[in-house]
Amino acid sequence: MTLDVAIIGGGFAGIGAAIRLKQKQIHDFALFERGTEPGGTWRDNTYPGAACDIPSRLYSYSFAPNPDWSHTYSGSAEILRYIERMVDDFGLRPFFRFGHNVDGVVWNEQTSLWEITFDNQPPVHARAVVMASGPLANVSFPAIRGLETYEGHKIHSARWDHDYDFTDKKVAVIGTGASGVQIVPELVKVAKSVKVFQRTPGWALPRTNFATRQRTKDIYRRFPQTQTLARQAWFWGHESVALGVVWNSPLTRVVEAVGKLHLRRQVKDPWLRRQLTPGFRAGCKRLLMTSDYYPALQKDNCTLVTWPIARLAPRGIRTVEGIEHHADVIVFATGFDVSKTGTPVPITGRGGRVLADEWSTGAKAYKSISVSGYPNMYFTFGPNSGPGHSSALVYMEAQIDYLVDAISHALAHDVVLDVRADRQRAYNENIQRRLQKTTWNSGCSSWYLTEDGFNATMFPGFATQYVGQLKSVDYDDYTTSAYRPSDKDAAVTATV
Ligand code: N01
Repeated sequence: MTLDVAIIGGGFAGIGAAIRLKQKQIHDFALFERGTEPGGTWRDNTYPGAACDIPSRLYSYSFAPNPDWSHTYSGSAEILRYIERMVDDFGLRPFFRFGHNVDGVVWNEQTSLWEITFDNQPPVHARAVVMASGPLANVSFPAIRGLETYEGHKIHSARWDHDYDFTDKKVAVIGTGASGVQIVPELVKVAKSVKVFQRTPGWALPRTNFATRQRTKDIYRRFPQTQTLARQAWFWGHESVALGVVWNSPLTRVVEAVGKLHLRRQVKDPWLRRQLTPGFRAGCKRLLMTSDYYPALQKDNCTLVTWPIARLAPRGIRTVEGIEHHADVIVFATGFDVSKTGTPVPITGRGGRVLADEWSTGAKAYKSISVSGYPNMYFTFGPNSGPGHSSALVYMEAQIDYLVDAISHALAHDVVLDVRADRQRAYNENIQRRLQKTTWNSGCSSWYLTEDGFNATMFPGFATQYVGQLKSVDYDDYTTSAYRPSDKDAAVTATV
């Protein structure tokens, strides 16, 4: 099979790209998804309490507004319903190829086509590829000694076992990041006991979640401009927060003051407060937006354990001071295996170059989207595209519009676009220079950084700047060569 466009990944980014391609009258594409349903991270993250900490009106596509969001911040089930509705409303089901697990993507210079191979399906060829597999697709179990010796039940936050009944169980939770602080308040409601194993306390800010009244939904539906205005208001509110969250600036102290006040108001016990006080600049790790985590920790059946974990034992978790904490189940809220230097799947570009090798000292791309030597390939959530203060979907929408423009140009003019190495280099030198002044590079460890401290994850600026740089494709930044075969199928036959 030869396609105009192969989209790899059927989550938010892949679906957004598919919608925009269809709207540009490009219909010869397919979405390759290893799962059996669309939804990506929101299909996978169904743990109790799973929700988005960005307001829904901003955490949605502007081209698919939803007047019916039930709350300011939506839960994962509602977000998944929104995604599924987009799939149906925009007629995307026929474009999905489920159960396709990509194991390689290789450029063929003779045919000017990408060959996509799967571990379980025949290969596919495509003129353009959209890598939309997402950075948080693979779960990470920590490298703790004795992991395999534990005889109780193990559950990862991103692969929740809904058949397991937590009622009256002794539960241990490892990890206190964005997932952990959402799970703990739910578990304390049902479990006999919950022990929360914290390695590093994070900065938490209050989050107030209001139900949206039916009248407001009706107004949004009847007057869509009001919804656009509400989105704009959230957008600019978040932009103003960037001054303290993205840059390590005097305003970062203001964010920290809000965090300390939140802690002081919710935690009266000075020792517990001390245990929960972060030792790094706010924003360096992802901010935790929660108003129910600290109260949950103080429930009678909950204990915070701050002694480092020494190892897992058959019946529980042993901490370094020698205590063994028995647990019927361990919840691993320990995050994801993020390919900070590698690529989501092996990718081979022009002249046999291997992207994983080129990225071994840190992933780099041009405007996070294109990589020199990998023509007609576009990344969503590529290197240095992460927002620290705003909605990932605002960034994603800008990426999608850019790559759809570039792809439709390449298809219409029968060309192959490859970003120029010098433009990519200059772009990255600038990004890395600007990152030095950000909170993420201010001296904590996080999934944003490689072990060497290289930041290939975050964009050092306002969302306005990120979106602005993707407003239009500057074709001077790309080399253009002819797409040789006029008949795609003939091209493939010629290489067989
Ligand atoms: O994972 P994390 P997450 N021993 O990597 C701890 C998105 N998200 O799933 O900080 C003990 O942030 C680790 O400790 P430390 C969002 O982008 C979004 O919570 O490394 N502890 C940390 O506490 C987020 O950034 C939403 O010292 C160990 C935790 O595990 C991303 O997902 C909601 C350990 C991992 O935290 C990941 O969040 C949820 C060990 N060996 C998630 N290894 C929204 O609302 C790790 N830890 C949009």
